[in-house]
Amino acid sequence: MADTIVALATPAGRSGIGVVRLSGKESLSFWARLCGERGLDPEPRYSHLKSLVDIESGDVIDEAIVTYFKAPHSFTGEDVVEVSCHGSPVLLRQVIDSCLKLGARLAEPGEFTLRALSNGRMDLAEAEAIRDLIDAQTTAAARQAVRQMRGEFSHKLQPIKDELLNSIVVLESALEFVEDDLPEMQAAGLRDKLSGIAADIGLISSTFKAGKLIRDGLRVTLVGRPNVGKSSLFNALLGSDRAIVTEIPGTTRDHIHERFVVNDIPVSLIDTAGLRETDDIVESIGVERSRRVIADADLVMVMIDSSEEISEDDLQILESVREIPNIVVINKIDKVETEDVKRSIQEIKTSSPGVPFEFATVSAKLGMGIDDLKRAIVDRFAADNKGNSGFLVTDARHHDLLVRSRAEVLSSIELLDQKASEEIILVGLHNALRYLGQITGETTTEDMLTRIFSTFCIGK
Ligand SMILES: Nc1nc2c(ncn2[C@@H]2O[C@H](COP(=O)(O)OP(=O)(O)OP(=O)(O)O)[C@@H](O)[C@H]2O)c(=O)[nH]1
Ligand SMILES: [Mg+2]
Repeated sequence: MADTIVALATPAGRSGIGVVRLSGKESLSFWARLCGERGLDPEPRYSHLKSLVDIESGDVIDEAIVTYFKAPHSFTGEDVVEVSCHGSPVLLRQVIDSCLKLGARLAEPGEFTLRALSNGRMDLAEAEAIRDLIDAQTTAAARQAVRQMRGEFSHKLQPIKDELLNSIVVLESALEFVEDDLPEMQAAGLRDKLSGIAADIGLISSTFKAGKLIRDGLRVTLVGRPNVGKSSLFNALLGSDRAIVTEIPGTTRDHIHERFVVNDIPVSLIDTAGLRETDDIVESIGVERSRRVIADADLVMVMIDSSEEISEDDLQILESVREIPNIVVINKIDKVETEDVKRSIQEIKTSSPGVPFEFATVSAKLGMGIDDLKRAIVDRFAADNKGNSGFLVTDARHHDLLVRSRAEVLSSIELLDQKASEEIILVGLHNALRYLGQITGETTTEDMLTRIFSTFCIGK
């Protein structure tokens, strides 16, 4: 068993209870010391009410519920002790410090889960799902993470890996026992099998578009001339007075960023500095930043003030987003007649012929048209999201490996058709199998693991 690690498993800050978790061979003896006892032989997986003491003075510092999980029947597969103290930051700090003094080491991010992985308690895809569950922004994302955590992804991959391995065996034995090429019959059978494998991988990886949407959501950026009402809309969409709104053009300087959820899709919304040529240094930095966040957006909302004439600035902004998915939001409709709104829309259409702009009309100030706009934001993306009661690939790493694996299988099929030698065909199939193995962790290198686990939180 490795050295003993300790971490706060609950968030830092005041709370009803706070859980300190220990894993490693000294967990039990550290617990005994924390309770001021010489030795302990607690019933595993039962809650024990214990007094915790200051390890130096012996003063009682809290009453806590302590649970012992004996190796290998624990989350990490090692001896684990979980101490549920009262959630006082000062107290929790003291308990952790005591563990450190006794010889424990502070856990690295994800180290408990990494140990669970090393001890065969779960595979890599399942471990990553725990991180995704903790990080989930919506119930839909949480549900997908739980499915993956319970092994659904790994189970889906297993028959594909078995089939790949079978194909490899066929080719390897042809290599060993036969002088000539693969017999026609056998080659045709192998080809069918490989096509089936490529199709199966393709089917799983095609769920990523929807999976990414559910997990990462959309980045939406609000742009427009100064004073058109961007910050007002930002606040209306969030349902809170987050951004400063004034009648002075150039109010927003630095962009601000908040999240909301529409139809289970997390939307990350950015309000930007109004775009215009300016001599003000602070404002011009803001304008420069706005241009940069436009480039990163999945969707840009260009805001137009219907109570003013469409200006050269408006047209320039519209021009700059024509290649990016966008919605043109016509604002301040409370101030004008319906005819004026129509005229603004017509003018934009005429000035940018052939550009399929989508329009929304709102009054950010009065909250008119906000729900329709929310729907419009997610609708075009949600089209990819229909019928997703099934399992979805949500992680870019997994998707990338699936795509690579499929490409290897396809190139092996091509080589088979060209009657290439078995050795050459085999290279692609071995690669394909290795990529799939990197999803579940059998063939993942130490570097990759370090990188993956650095995205976990401490105490997990
Ligand atoms: N009548 C009316 N006024 C609005 C509407 N939306 C915004 N305004 C007003 O327009 C002014 C500018 O609003 P902001 O939301 O600060 O505009 P902005 O685009 O963020 O401006 P900058 O940050 O300077 O680029 C404020 O006085 C708002 O109250 C609307 O729908 N109707
Ligand atoms: Mg603003």
